[in-house]
Amino acid sequence: MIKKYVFGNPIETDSVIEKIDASGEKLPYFDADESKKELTLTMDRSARIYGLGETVRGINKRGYIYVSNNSDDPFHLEEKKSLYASQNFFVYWDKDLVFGMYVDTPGRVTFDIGYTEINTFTIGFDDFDADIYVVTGSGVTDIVRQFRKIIGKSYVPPRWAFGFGQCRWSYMSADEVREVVDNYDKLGMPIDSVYLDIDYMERYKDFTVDNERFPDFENFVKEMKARNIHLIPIIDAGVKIEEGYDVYEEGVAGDYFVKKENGDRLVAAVWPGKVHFPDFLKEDARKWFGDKYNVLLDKGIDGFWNDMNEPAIFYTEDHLKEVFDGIEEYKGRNLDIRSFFAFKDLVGSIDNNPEDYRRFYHEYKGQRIRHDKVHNLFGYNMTRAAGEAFKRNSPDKRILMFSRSSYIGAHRYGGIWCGDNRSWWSHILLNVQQMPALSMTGFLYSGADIGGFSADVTEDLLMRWTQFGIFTPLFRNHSAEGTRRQEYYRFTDKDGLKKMLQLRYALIPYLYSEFMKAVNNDDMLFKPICFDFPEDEMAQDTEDQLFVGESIMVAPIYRQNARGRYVYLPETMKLLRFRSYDDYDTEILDAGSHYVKAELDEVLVFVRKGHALPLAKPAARVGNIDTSDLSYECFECESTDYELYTDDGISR
Ligand code: MIG
Repeated sequence: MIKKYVFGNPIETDSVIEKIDASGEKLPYFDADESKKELTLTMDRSARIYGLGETVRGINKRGYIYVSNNSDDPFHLEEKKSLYASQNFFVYWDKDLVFGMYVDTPGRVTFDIGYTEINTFTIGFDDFDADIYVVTGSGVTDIVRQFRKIIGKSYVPPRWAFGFGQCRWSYMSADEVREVVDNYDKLGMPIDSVYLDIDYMERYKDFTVDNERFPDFENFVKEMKARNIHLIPIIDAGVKIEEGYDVYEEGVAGDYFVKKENGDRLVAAVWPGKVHFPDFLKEDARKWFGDKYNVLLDKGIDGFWNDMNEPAIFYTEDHLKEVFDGIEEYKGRNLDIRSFFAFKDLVGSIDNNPEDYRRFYHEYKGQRIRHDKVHNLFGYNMTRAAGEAFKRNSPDKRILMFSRSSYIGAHRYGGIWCGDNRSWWSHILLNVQQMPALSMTGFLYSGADIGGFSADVTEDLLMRWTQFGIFTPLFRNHSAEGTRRQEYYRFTDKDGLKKMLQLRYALIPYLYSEFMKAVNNDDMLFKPICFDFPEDEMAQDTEDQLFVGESIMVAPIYRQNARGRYVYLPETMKLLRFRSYDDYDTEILDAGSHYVKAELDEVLVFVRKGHALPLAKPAARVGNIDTSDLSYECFECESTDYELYTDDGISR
């Protein structure tokens, strides 16, 4: 059952699509303190908290403080409170009580889950205006399902988007892209897409293509299409201010850009230099921007990624002026240490400065609202602009879309990737721990940058990370400018890496089937193991293993030089130790803890009792996988017991 409780005058977010009347009752479980703008609950010692989507730290969120405040922050450290997303749904679960709660409000929300006081869960608001949904049910899975039902079905990408995608910031020319594809094809490593980062554009202008580096783009797209390769360009939130640039001029003429209090358009700076931000919260601006994707769709493009949409701001013109004025005051002065640090802060805090998010306004549902009040809706509505346009302009065919910033609701229009992680072992685990929380909040088509975005990768890290990445719907290797090149063909054990890519392709019928079932039934694709074994205390403490779909459990290796790991089995399972899709050993393991060996080129998969795992023969492209020719690894079950979902993979 779901009940809605209304505090103050909430700004509608359109994240819940089912009409639920406000309950006249008092909010259960939490005490509301209007003057402190807080809700508090005393947590039972046994309580665990799950959800909150894309955040740092473990699967059980107890013991830290998380702030919903979409942020472009490339350091995903344990101490961070905010990443790129606000997904304010969680489940509270103790020995006597389980309930879900969705805190629907577009401004800043603080989830202090035993941080300030170890047993107190406090939800704090900047503005105490929120729709709060309380979900009760027979258990955690049921609660999540009910919640998912009111927020609408998750986005479905084309099936080819389950193939491998290679990315780099940036492939600088058509020739460089050709070289990437050639290398993959030469070695027989499967691949379906290559991503274009900001340098494909002419001076970072959205919906343009640099003619020198990508001459005759339309033909290039055709050439790639003939090889069954999809090119996926990036779209940034800011529109370059430049006379004669049609997107800029249309935006000005149509009054589509965000404005300051005095009515002037906000001037910010991001990659293109000075930009205006489209007011994605305004319906006509959304329609206009969404239709702009046609410029590239018309050239044969069929997928995009939306970036910098928190929005990331390097500086605003106004703030920069204040900083320069501020610096003047320090000039010639004998700086004592305090003033020196103040001076340093002045300069060091220019980008993504909180002040800047209070400098501009949106026209949202007929109201003028200051940005910070609706900050967490910005990326969501950029993705919505695209998603709504794709539905209008490509009514029959699915288009790939995922975003960096998000809010619940955006899951209907696209997936997300988890932003600028690093080539760190701890970030493999972070990837593992983020996936179930994303599943809970409906962001099913998601994944992280495999191999790590920043910092220099090592071959063993890439191998181990890939061994988890092959299970995530979005499976993309991406790395930052200036870091060590990370394409699979550059490393020593090409054969071993190729076998992992092939294993991914062998798993695609299963992954796609489980993905679609999760969409259609409002289920989770990734589940902490205790969700299916709620009474099992070991399962409750296991945070580095996941169920992926109904048939398998994965136990990734995320420690350097480890040649195995402890795995906890909540019940008897069948271990498959894969070296490749057709080279693996199997063993039945009893419930309990086991040290399971896995050499660097081996990946561990556990088939659950009464379930079957279909495996295909891999192919160079997703489109060439023969879904009618599957073998099944079954554990106390028949292949015919497995319900395989298939479709044409492209129609809506
Ligand atoms: O300021 O487009 O998260 O994936 O490669 C960096 C360049 C901007 C951030 C994205 C990353 C992308 C990068 N972008």
